[in-house]
Amino acid sequence: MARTKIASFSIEYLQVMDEHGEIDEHLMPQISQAMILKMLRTMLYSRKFDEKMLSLQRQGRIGTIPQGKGQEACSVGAVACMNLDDIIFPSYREWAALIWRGVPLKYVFMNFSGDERGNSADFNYRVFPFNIPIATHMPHAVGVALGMKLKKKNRVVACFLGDGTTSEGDFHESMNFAGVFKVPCVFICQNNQYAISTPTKKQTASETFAQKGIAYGMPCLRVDGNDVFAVYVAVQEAIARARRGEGPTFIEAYTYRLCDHTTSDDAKRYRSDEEFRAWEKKDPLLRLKAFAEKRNLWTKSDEEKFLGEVEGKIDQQVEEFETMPMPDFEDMFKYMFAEMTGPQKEQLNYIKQFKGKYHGHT
Ligand SMILES: Cc1ncc(C[n+]2csc(CCOP(=O)(O)OP(=O)(O)O)c2C)c(N)n1
Repeated sequence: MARTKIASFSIEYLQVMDEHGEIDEHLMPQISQAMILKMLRTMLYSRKFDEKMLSLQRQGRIGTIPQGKGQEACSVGAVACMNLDDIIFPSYREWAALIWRGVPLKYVFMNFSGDERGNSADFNYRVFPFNIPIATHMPHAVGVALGMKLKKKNRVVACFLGDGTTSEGDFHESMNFAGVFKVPCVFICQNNQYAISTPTKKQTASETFAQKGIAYGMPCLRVDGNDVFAVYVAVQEAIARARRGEGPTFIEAYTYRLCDHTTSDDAKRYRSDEEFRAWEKKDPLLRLKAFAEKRNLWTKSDEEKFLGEVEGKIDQQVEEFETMPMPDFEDMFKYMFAEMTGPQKEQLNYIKQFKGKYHGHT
């Protein structure tokens, strides 16, 4: 008989760069200047794209949208250390990852206008479509990772999710499967401290989200999610482990959404001004910019020039989106089942009378 401790755990926290752009040289990963600039440009691009999305939504030119403002370092730090044939399962705020991979952003406009063709971007980008039902992408991510393992492809999957997503059944099933079958999947949980208006303390009784990885037998840690270098280090180590056949990793990136949940939300109703302002100072973009400016890698005029180019690119995507032909009415019914059911055929016949009467995406 015995009463002894049979297991004990601890959770590591990693920050490489503080909110003033100062780094710990010992923790700093080896990254080329070109890569650092690509990270900065992608974060700036993503922020600009966010502004454009909001403006289009306010003008009624696209539907309800989420924004990614404040969480860009989580995406960019992660995708920066992946190979281009590694696979991304984004969350619905992940423009920065899409921009990194070069996915045409008109697909995002389509997605948030109810046009299913938004999910049909060329798979050569290795980016799966957004999933609005939370956690539903996780079993797919784990399945794809298992496929990569079985086919000995040496490719890794990055699966992005939010803190609220950890309460879903799909989350637990996926984590369990990933742990048991040691699939090459890196889970990046962006803990932005709220699931719409639900704060983390009402989401979980765990001290950290990171420790959820322990229950499923995978390495896990918490990083400063507003520090692009910390995310990079953690994901790079996780990817290396996955490629060695050592299975998945769970990373909690501690961050903050510097915007409403979506354009249907008013975050002022559940977050104080004081809290918001404190997090504005920790903005991941300002932090990386401060780092780059101190090292003379980036100047204000570089930024003006870059943002001018980006605006042109985004406007072109808007133009392409707004001038493309509308999808066929039948598409709504065609892909549900191999053959349309009786009620579907009836609905299709009914809707045909409206064909040609509506134009544009809204
Ligand atoms: C299965 C499912 N249930 C409920 C919702 C409604 N919903 C939309 S976003 C959201 C909160 C998600 O929070 P989190 O995972 O932390 O991601 P965040 O939006 O903060 O990035 C909920 C509950 C949904 N989209 N899908």
